[in-house]
Amino acid sequence: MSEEFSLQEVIDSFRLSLSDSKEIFLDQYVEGWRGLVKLLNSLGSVFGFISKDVVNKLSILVSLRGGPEGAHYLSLQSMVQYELQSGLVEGGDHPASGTRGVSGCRTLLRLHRALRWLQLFLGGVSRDEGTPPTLCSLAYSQSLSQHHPWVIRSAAGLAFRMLPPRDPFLRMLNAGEPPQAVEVLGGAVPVLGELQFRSPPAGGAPPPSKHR
Ligand code: 1PW
Repeated sequence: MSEEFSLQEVIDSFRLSLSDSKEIFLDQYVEGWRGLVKLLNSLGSVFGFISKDVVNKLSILVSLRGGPEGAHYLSLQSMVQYELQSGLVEGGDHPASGTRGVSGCRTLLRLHRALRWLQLFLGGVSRDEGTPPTLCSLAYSQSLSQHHPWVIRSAAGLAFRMLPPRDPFLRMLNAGEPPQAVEVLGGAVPVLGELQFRSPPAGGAPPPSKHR
């Protein structure tokens, strides 16, 4: 993978994370997110606090996957099953993982919510429904903002205002000239949607809780 952001690479990683048996493989999911971190980093220091939070969450997942119980973290579904059975979902101590008190479920839930925001935002951009700053704020208010305290919402609002106009933003996606980039975006939005609808195995996901 190159150091430069590539929308196509992100889509490819997320697509590879979707297994035929309707699971989400965590290695490829993390790889997709690593690509998005490159986009966040290219958006300037005002997006630094967002990038930092994502990087932290990815390193939690990587450390769980590389830890002694790593086999359970092959997919979102196997992770949910394992953490539910082991009483780790609500932040139990994780054996030798270095992620004491922070579960994979809790971490992934936050990343997944952020993907919903990204899906709404990129959908709006691909349909040319407004400028990136406006669309990003709108998407945020329709999704992730409900889970964030005032201080984060304010900082996010400031950052979104710094997003470039449509054409420069489309060029940042590194997917060709704006018309081509729009086409690639059109392919990205359904993949982000598909990730949302992959549900955990019977036994259920942890109940949605606002600030845990
Ligand atoms: C323009 C491209 C955007 C793509 C990636 C979007 C990533 C969105 C992440 C938002 C993070 C905002 C700042 C951090 C907030 C955390 O407090 C919050 N994290 C998330 C992902 O919602 C909650 O995490 P916490 O504090 O409960 O561990």
